[in-house]
Amino acid sequence: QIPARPAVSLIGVPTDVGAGRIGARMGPSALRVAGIVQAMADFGIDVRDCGDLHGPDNPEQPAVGGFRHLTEVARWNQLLHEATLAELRAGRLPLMLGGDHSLAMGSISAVARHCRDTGRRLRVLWLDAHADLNTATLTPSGNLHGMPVACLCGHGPAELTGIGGHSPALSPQDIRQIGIRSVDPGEKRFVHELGIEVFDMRFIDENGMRHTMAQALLGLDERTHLHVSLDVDFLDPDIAPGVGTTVRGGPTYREAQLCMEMIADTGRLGSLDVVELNPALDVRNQTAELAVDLIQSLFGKSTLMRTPEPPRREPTG
Ligand code: B3U
Ligand code: MN
Ligand code: MN
Repeated sequence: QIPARPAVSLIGVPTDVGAGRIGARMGPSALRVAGIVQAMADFGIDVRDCGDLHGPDNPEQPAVGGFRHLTEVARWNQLLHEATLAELRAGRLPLMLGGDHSLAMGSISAVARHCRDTGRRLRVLWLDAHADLNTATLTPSGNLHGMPVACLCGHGPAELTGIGGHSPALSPQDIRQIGIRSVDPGEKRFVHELGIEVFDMRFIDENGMRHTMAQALLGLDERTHLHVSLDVDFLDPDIAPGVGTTVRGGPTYREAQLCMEMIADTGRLGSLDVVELNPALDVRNQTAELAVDLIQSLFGKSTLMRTPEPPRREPTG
């Protein structure tokens, strides 16, 4: 059975104020150049490009009190929260074109708010090499793209935890982290303390992507809104070099495709972040093209190509 395809709204979030190096601000352009609009329209998705949000420039300043660019990150996220909420309320599926991963504070806080307003359950799949659970005291860098999960769970400055007026936006139980392979020492303790379910690369190596995704998707029902936060550094750097913080040993092309296909099969995808693409570090836009390829699978490309099962004949005699 082919799941219904929702109308999609692209929201460009050209910022790198939360990242350790500049360049992710060009992510939305690279994804458009890689043909994201046409790729979705090609198999019948109603897709609208809302253009880019306009937030503060990157001041490129050092950390203050454990955070770099706190004011700027908060501003971008207020803007994104409102934009995401507007698309959700219009019944559309918001697709965030990042931008660094700090933008998940704005997008996911809006998704969580919409779920509360409409009596839906939320499940967040966090596909990333990193746990992004740092706080001002745990962070080695002060970069806020390493802190969105902590802030969404209520651990962070009020400017960030209070976006959308409800803190915490998320419960650790709503989150499944997949592909994790680089966690700072203090962050590791905090992951265990909060009890977040983590399917790290060791788990994927031992159990395979199929079993991993089956576990991560357990318990979804027709009331579940599934949010996917795809940090492109989730992917192995051999296939995705265009990211700020590469970590070797990530999912292969086939593993990543299967991951997307299994999410598509649930028919519950309600919103998506595509973040941390840094075109300045890419090779001929290949990472952006790969991201577009994976997004097609996430929206059910392979499901469309699958032929319906022939009717079963009862054996006679
Ligand atoms: N955990 C490190 C590195 C990092 C997190 N997210 C990314 N890099 N992309 C930190 O700075 O918090
Ligand atoms: Mn990452
Ligand atoms: Mn991340």
